[in-house]
Amino acid sequence: MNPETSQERGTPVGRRVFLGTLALGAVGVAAGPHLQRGVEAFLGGAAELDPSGLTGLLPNGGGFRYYTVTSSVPHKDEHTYRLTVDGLVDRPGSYTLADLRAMPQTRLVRDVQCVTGWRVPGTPFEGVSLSHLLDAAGVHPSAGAVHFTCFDGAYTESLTLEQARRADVLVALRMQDKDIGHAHGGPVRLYVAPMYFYKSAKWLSGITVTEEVRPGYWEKRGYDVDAWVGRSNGRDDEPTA
Ligand SMILES: Nc1nc2c(c(=O)[nH]1)N[C@H]1C(S)=C(S)[C@@H](COP(=O)(O)O)O[C@H]1N2
Ligand SMILES: [Mo]
Repeated sequence: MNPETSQERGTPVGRRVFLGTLALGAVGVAAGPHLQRGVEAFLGGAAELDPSGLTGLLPNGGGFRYYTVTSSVPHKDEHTYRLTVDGLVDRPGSYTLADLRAMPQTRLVRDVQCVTGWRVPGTPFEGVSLSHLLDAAGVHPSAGAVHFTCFDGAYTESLTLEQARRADVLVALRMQDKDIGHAHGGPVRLYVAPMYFYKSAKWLSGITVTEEVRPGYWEKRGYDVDAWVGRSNGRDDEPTA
């Protein structure tokens, strides 16, 4: 059973979801980006009722679906965004967007694969490699894992330290060669290229180095903690990396 879609079981939401998608499309096209908060409020509620992401197919979303587990998410910008790094490290830190942009940037182009089945091929992501941030913080020898928190106040994720140090794991500032917008988890989201997209926590606000893996939001609800594309969650998708 796939927890992201489990609420569909026995719940006759199909027609409501369909009408909601139409309404959203109309609002999005007619009103443009200045009404985005209104669209988000609408979508946020709908996305909660429909964790499959069906309602979240954004107009011009390029195949991506909008996901959130909360009904609204605060907006963060140049002035208000901070990424904290703490836990089992010698040098805890708090980074602004400017700090992150001043670090070496890595660009990766891979397929995005959601565990519910949708895939977006050849998507560029760009940002600071997580291993660079971990090295800057000085990870203690007793550490074994990294835990991620989000400024939506609810979503969490984790990686083993070995996974976190891979070259294809980024603290991403850009997606599709644009700054990451709010709907896609901007200004900063995690990007774990070789794993199902639920590992790529949106609205990233905290990186805590821990002794052991703490299962994340969806993992407490049944998803595999080790989420390799094609080798987990009972799926056989073609690997993305
Ligand atoms: N904070 C947060 N991050 C999240 C999620 C979420 O609900 N909240 N959903 C995950 C899932 S299941 C997917 S498929 C992707 C969706 O990213 P997108 O909204 O940019 O398409 O974000 C992942 N990261
Ligand atoms: Mo997902």
